Amino acid sequence: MALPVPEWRGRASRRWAALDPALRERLAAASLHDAARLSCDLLRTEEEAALVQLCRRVCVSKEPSAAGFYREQGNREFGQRRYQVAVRLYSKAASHEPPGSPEMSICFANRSAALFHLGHFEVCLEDIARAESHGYPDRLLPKVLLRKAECLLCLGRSQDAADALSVVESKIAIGGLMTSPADQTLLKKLSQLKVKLREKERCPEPAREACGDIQGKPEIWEENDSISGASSSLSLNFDTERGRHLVASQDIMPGQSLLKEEAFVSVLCPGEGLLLQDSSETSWDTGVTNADLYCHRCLRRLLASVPCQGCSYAKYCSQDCADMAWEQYHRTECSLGALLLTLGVFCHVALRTVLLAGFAEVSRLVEWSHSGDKDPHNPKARCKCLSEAPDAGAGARGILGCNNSGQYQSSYQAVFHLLPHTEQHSPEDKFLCMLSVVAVCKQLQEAGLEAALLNQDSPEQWSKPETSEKTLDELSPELKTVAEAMLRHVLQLQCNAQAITVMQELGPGNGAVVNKKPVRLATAFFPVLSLLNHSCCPNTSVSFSGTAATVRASQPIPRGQEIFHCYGPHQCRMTVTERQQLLSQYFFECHCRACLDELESDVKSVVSMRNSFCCPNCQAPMQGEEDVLCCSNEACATSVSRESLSRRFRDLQQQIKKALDLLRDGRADQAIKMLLKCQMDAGNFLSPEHLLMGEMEDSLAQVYATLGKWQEAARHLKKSIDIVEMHHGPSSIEIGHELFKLAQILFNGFAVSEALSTIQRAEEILSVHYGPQSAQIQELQEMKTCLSELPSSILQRT
Ligand SMILES: *[C@@H]1O[C@H](CO)[C@@H](O)[C@H](O)[C@H]1NC(C)=O
Ligand SMILES: *[C@@H]1O[C@H](CO)[C@@H](O)[C@H](O)[C@H]1NC(C)=O
Ligand SMILES: *[C@@H]1O[C@H](CO)[C@@H](O)[C@H](O)[C@H]1NC(C)=O
Ligand SMILES: *[C@@H]1O[C@H](CO)[C@@H](O)[C@H](O)[C@H]1NC(C)=O
Ligand SMILES: CC(=O)N[C@H]1CO[C@H](CO)[C@@H](O)[C@@H]1O
Ligand SMILES: [Zn+2]
Ligand SMILES: [Zn+2]
Ligand SMILES: [Zn+2]
Ligand SMILES: [Zn+2]
Repeated sequence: MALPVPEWRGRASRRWAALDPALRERLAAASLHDAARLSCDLLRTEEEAALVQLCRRVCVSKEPSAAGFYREQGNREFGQRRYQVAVRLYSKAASHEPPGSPEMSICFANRSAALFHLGHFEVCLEDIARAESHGYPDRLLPKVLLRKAECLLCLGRSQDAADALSVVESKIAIGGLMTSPADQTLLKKLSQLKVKLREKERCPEPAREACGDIQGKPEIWEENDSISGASSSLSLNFDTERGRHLVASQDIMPGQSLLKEEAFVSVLCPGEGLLLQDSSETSWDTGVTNADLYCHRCLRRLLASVPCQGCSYAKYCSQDCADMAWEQYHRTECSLGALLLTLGVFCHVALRTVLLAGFAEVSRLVEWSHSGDKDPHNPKARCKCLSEAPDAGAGARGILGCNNSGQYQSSYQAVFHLLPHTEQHSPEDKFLCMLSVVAVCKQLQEAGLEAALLNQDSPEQWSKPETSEKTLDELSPELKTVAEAMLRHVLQLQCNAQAITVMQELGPGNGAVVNKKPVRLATAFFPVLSLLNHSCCPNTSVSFSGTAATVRASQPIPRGQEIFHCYGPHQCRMTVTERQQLLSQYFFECHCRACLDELESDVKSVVSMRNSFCCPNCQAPMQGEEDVLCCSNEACATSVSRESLSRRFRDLQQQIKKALDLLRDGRADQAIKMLLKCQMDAGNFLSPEHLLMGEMEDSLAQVYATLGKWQEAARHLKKSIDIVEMHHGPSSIEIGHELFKLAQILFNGFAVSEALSTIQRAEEILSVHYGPQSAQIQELQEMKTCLSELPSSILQRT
């Protein structure tokens, strides 16, 4: 996903192998400036044609026939009362309607019906307004206006509802005789609503207050004067061994916010669901990707999306977001959609970074970077050679990426100064990046988008007098500058890409218990967050809301200690060997405490012990690094091929998935049977502490919760919690989420005192990770308030 599709990688790799060795050497040693220029000639028509073919597999254009198909599917799901699915399908339909098409208004009107059934009255009203503004046919209007009136009634806006009803009446009066069965239904509905309205007007309901009056503790937050987005308890240091890093300038408490940063740039990852179609089949994919679920710009969860006017891929939470994205970058990106999806998210982030910065700023910094190449003693280039400079102690002013008054902030300048590690990438990987970047720039030129790109900042400066003289193939000097900057950014992303992740709700939950799993939503640059070095046992925890990141201390951090965060490989989840391998992409060897300890002690890591196979005969752990595993119990001497155990493991995972599918289809009893059988089977070859053992307990808990058997559900969930705790630690975010689920189950089962203590524990853990004012904490506090207000008659039952 981050990288281009495999076919393009293969092509670049073959092209690389076929290059003249002398040229390969030159490319390997080239500066970014030379690399960008050399590779312009290396992208031949052949490769371009191959890319065009690959792009055909991604459908991002508007296809009117797809619109009809999705709307029909939507109507079908609506008929089955699967309103959530229907909303998504109507949204897909709308994204394929060309702007101005009369069917667009039908999509919005249809979607408003599904939203009404889901109880999203405000959003329903928005969709009705959209339908009206897109020329909804007059003869169909009364039905939609009745829905509007009903929404308004539900929202307690009686006067507006009355107005809407009188509009309906006047429309009907103009329409004349209403005799068809559909008309009769309409009239009946109208009179029902009028009765309802009169009742409401006679005795208005008191405004319902939410369960309890929730007020989280206000957070202490004081921003550092010199580092935007960083807390005043941090300071930015530099030394040659560690590079730039952040240090606690006073003692820090767990839960305290350390950084709050808005991404400089972020690009939504399409996710696993994006199907690449190999043939020219016309069956449309009804699967859901991240692009259907999250706003293309602000990453907010989508309910009723607003489609891009140009493509079917970008969908927005609001017209405002759509307009802003268009203005800032999407007018340039829109027609390149298929290419950007083919070349991967890193390429896309690189392009968007340049678009957001504006050409003037990009060109200024690119030129500045050249001044250093030529004369390392040039004072302007002093920062660039800082790692060799002895005066690193001169304070923040000399630190890379800071402005002249020594301030570090999230800016293009800061992004530009993140390390690209140009020399450390393999020449072949670099070549792939070069070809991809050049392909994007050529496409920009061919699509006539250059002017839009260059004019973004200062039109008079960059409108070139003559563009026709250059040959069609050659990039303009400005686009070569853009290519160079993009190449730098793609290389930087290797080490500095920050994944934006969220906890996504799984499946169409039944409302009682919310099951969530973490998903990667987007890839972003956070220049301030990038100042943190990695540790496999970090003292901080990062959470995201939209495109904003918050880093909190998860442990007390004494004054003077460096602040670390985990780039991904956490000591609880991987062995030191696995971690070091994963971290090699960042070009550094981790020397964190966990890595040093594990490397020294030389014993088999607890992680691999926990997730190991056990002997099918005696249940002792199986050992061995080779293809054949042996029982660690010498008396037993059983040996089994690793492959056969792996196969059993995969089968087991399949079975569990099937069980959850059964649950989704409402066949809970069969799901339980299947899961119990899986457990039996797993007990024969997995260690009792294996994460999959926990997953099965968790799934069982889910099934019992669906059946309302809260005690059973709680019993299984507690077993899952024990295993999760072993793997992730007692104050980990994973435990926080498990306890949250347990709290919901105990709450539903009226197990009051246990629910309260579980809420307490969940609150302690989650407020450290998400902050005391987060939605998670508010929900927990609402549960607490509701429990304390329960009538004693219910309490006595438990
Ligand atoms: C969608 O709109 C069409 C045309 O107005 C209508 O026939 C159909 O009943 C609508 N479906 C829903 C679910 O509102
Ligand atoms: C902010 O950062 C600077 C420079 O890194 C540091 O000297 C200072 O102590 C920090 N605190 C405040 C309150 O600005
Ligand atoms: C911090 O990162 C730098 C460069 O990324 C690396 O060389 C250094 O070893 C890291 N420091 C620690 C303490 O891990
Ligand atoms: C550095 O950045 C800060 C924060 O945006 C700004 O107030 C200050 O004027 C800048 N200084 C210079 C010399 O650009
Ligand atoms: C509790 C904990 O994990 N503390 C660690 C915080 O980070 C420093 C530096 O990595 C470690 O030395 C602490 O053990
Ligand atoms: Zn948005
Ligand atoms: Zn678009
Ligand atoms: Zn480590
Ligand atoms: Zn054995």
